[in-house]
Amino acid sequence: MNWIDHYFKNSISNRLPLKFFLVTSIVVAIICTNNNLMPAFSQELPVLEDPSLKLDLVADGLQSPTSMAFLTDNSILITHKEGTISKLELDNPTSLQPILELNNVNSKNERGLLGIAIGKDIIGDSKNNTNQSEEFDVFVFVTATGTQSDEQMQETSTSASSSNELRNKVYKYTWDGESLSNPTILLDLPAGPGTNHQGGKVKIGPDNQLYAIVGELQREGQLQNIHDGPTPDDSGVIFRVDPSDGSPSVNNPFVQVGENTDSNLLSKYYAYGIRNSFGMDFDPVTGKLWNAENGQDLYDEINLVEPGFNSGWKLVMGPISGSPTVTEDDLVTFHGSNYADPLLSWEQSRGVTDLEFLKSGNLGQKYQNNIFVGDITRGNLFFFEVNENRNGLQFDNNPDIADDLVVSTEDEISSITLGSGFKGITDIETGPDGDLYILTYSRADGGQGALYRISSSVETTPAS
Ligand SMILES: [Ca+2]
Ligand SMILES: [Ca+2]
Ligand SMILES: [Ca+2]
Repeated sequence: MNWIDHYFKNSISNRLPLKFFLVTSIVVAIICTNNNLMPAFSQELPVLEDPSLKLDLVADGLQSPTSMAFLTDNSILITHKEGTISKLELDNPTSLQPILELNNVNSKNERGLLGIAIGKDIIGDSKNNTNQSEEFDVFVFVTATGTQSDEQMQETSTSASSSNELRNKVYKYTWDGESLSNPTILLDLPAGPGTNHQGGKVKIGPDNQLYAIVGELQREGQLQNIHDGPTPDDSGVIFRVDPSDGSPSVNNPFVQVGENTDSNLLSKYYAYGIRNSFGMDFDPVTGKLWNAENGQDLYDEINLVEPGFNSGWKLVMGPISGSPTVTEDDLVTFHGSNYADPLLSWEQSRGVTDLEFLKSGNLGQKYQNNIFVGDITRGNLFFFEVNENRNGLQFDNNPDIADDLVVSTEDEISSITLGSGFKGITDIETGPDGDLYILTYSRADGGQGALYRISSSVETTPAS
């Protein structure tokens, strides 16, 4: 029993309307006294450690947002895990509207509508002020049965069972300024047996090729460095394919010069041995691919993904020196493959998600072309400076991390933490305006999500 019930139990006028009035009055009084008439249920904003940066809420009430892609200077497409793609105007937090509902989506555990990328350089376009209403391609990654258009299903399906199989699929759609149409399957990939480790990010590289990540799906094949396991089966892989039709890109690392790619099971791969990844991006200076990977209990990773990269799963996670019974000779190799240790590991796995290079000077020189990484379990935002050769991270003033490139202690973790209180981060993107955008998702809160913008808090005088 609480004090209000206790009071009314001993009162002669224990009638509901009066009780309701009294309780409401007390609540209103407390809110007005404490918050100067602030909205009663305003969320607490995440906190940034650097006073030269400020954070704004762009929109909240987003259901299970997994990825985002900017359409124009003022609009963004957002994927929702259960299968909806919606559009949001950045200057209007209530403008969220569904653009497309995908069919037959399976969002169990880590499955679902997971990734989105657009086939043009929105940041470059914004700088050049070109026409933003032309048609372009939009790529999505989704776990689903069947296909996304009935006509196509009739054309391509040879039996009911094949179209009902649960698969991870990368589709290409056409954006015509208002809607998404004309779905074409570019990649048709396994989605099990594991319901976790589906990967799901897609990205267009500076080479105009399509990159997509699928996790290990709890398989134990040669792609997981198990010598006597099944041959390559599209698990634990970063794909690199032609965005027009999903065929192998020219010069893929596991294809020899002049080889017929039809008989090469690895012809569409750029990297393998990946346990799971929720994030990749290209260094805007070198054009090289970096990714973030999740360990089981130990070792999340940041990697520089050279062509032919083998990340080591499932014999190695984190630096290979941390697995005393394993040497590089134990790993499965293919023509063109190479193992490399991560450039940084978190010793205790925390579910790192997206990795983003800030492709602007908006937040000051310190942040330009450097790396932001999010996590899903604690909602922290990490920041790293890339070294001068752009082949590693800079820890000059941080000997405990520089020593072993492993973050272990609370002190080490706080030294790389820029922001906290995001609940769970699913995507990070540089906006066309040059600011940094953070998409969040709270698993504890029924999938409630929000979009934040990080910009400079320093007043600048316009150049004359
Ligand atoms: Ca690795
Ligand atoms: Ca250390
Ligand atoms: Ca991103």
